[in-house]
Amino acid sequence: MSIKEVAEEVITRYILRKSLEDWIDFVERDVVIVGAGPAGLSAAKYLAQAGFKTLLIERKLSFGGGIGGGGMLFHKVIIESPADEIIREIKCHYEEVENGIYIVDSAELIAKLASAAIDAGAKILLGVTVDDVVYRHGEYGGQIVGVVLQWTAVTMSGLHVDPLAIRCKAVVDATGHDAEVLAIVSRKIPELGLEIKGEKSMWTSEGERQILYSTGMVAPGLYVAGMAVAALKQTPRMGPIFGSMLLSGRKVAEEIISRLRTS
Ligand code: 48F
Repeated sequence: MSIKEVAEEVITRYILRKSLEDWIDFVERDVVIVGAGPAGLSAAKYLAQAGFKTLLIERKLSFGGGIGGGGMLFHKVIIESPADEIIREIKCHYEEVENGIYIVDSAELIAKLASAAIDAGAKILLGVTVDDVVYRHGEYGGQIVGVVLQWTAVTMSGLHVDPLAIRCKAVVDATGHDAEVLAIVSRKIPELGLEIKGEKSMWTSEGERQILYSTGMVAPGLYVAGMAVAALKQTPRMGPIFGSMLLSGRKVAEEIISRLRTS
């Protein structure tokens, strides 16, 4: 078997051309989700499935967020009903260990969630950090209308490099425990009245319930899902149980779908 010869400049040309074609399309999106953990991936799947141009931006070079760490690095996580509907939809293997309590392998959950989001049409950018939002205010109050992007490698280097911004109709903070987008908005746009109090100590079931309850829009154009909700609403942390993360992603997607369809 002879392996095809590929010249270096051919590789470079196609990578640049095809990446820039995609980026030009990314400049205006329906929805930008920040953070490719369980909540962000789940939201991306449902938004893309409903036909919305969805971009998921992840700071690291891999997706999955906290799923990969399992429970104290043991490679399993718990899912509780009714989130088993979602793991069945994405065809993730599971074992029902007690009535309504399921256990899955963390690596498979990451792979199947990401694959479901990508197959539905969501685009995922790795190695990019959202470091600000785009904001407009006028007679009828303020609105988040986009996000500001920087290569994570540049952010880590400490070099002063001006970022680029993209426009969208909805931004979802799915950045996990630090609620990074909300924290930026709280600091830079105080008139929106967001205060990040930080999550409370562990109380698993109460945390799961409250995250789901408070998932949704927090300011015009800005939504929150996953553990970022706990940071905003000061609700308890939960540990390696992921039902509410998946359901929170689905809930935020449903809210955005309904708002964008009626606007
Ligand atoms: O932390 P993460 O998994 O958030 P989540 O989807 O799920 C939380 C659970 O993993 C777990 C838990 C469940 O009971 O407690 O912790 O709410 O995923 C957040 C992702 O966002 C990325 C980060 O690298 C991670 O992959 N991220 C954070 N800040 C930014 C970001 C940012 N400014 N720009 C881009 N990505």
